[in-house]
Amino acid sequence: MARPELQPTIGELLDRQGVSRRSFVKYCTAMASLLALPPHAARAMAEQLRAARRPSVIYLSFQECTGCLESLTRSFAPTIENLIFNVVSLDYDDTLMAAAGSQAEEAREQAMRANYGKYLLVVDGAVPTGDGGVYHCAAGRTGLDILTDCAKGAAAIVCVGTCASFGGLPFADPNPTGARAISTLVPGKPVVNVSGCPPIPEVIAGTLLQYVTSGRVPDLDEHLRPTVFFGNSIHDRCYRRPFYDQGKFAKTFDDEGARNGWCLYELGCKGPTTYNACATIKWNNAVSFPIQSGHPCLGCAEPDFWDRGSFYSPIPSPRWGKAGEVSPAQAAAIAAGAAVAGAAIGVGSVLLGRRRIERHQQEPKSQSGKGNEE
Ligand code: FSX
Repeated sequence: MARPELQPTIGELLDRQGVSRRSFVKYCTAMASLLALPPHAARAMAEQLRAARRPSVIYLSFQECTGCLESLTRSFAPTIENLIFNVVSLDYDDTLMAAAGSQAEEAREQAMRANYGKYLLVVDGAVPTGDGGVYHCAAGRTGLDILTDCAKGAAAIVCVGTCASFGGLPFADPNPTGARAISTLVPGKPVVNVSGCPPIPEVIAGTLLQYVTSGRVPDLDEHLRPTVFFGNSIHDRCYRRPFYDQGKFAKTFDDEGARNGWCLYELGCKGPTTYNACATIKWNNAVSFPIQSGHPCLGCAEPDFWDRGSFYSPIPSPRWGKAGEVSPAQAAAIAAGAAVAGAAIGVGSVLLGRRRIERHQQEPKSQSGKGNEE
């Protein structure tokens, strides 16, 4: 495998494949809008990307349901083909790659050696640490051993999904395997969490693309998530929000309120305490998202969403109080405060976020697992 500096630039690769500059700028325009950049940023992004070399990506999977990878393979902008063939060099992914067994492991080791200090490690799933890590083994090694080995030479780690970001389903009470979030197991490494169970495919792809374009970890919130995608709550951007502000709620799934498309807060919607881009980017090529399909948000992008009581009980958080108690002006002030705080957090948020996740993982479940207070 050639050293990274000997690899062709993305622009050279595109030229070889006959991709015109015009269609590449068009592609970057779609990307810029996904990343909430102004329209004129598309041309600059195209130039930056053309000059960049595809980073080597090592993709590891631990305790998970493969929903995250299923999600990524359904990305429409960029498509998975575009991402893999044009933007990154996916050198190891034991689910997608043709090679298996020792051939696959050799490919990973070779890519890690050739790109030491520069490759991007993408991880989905939590890592079991109980009983010596025996609950996840591959090629005769524990998941923890593989993660530690691969993390050493990584420039940064992108955690795809709530399991990798916060422990997710494997971490749910009673967490029989001692599952842990990735950020708590890789001290000193920059970590970006792309949470969601599964995450939105365009958010996974957009985060990778942003890293390739800028060569650095994006601005993160207090849970180490890119603020460009996780800066607003579902509630802030929900098209049913005017009904919440008017106090109009569906009380059952087949009452008049449900038929009129009223707010799902009283049916347990976790939109007010969930930060993600479902209400704007949506799913399946922007066709819909759970709330638009008539189902409350489960809050799957937040820590501990499995352990916060029934998905169908209204949020008991004092911050949001009883439905209708928060006025639009109060809600706007809270949202503005969160945005200012998010912008001010900067680099410090990485350290704080990591400590916060670590603390949370060590707390007894009886303290950390219940309620929706944030
Ligand atoms: Fe977890 Fe992902 Fe949910 Fe599944 O890899 S975030 S259980 S969608 O598959 O890790």
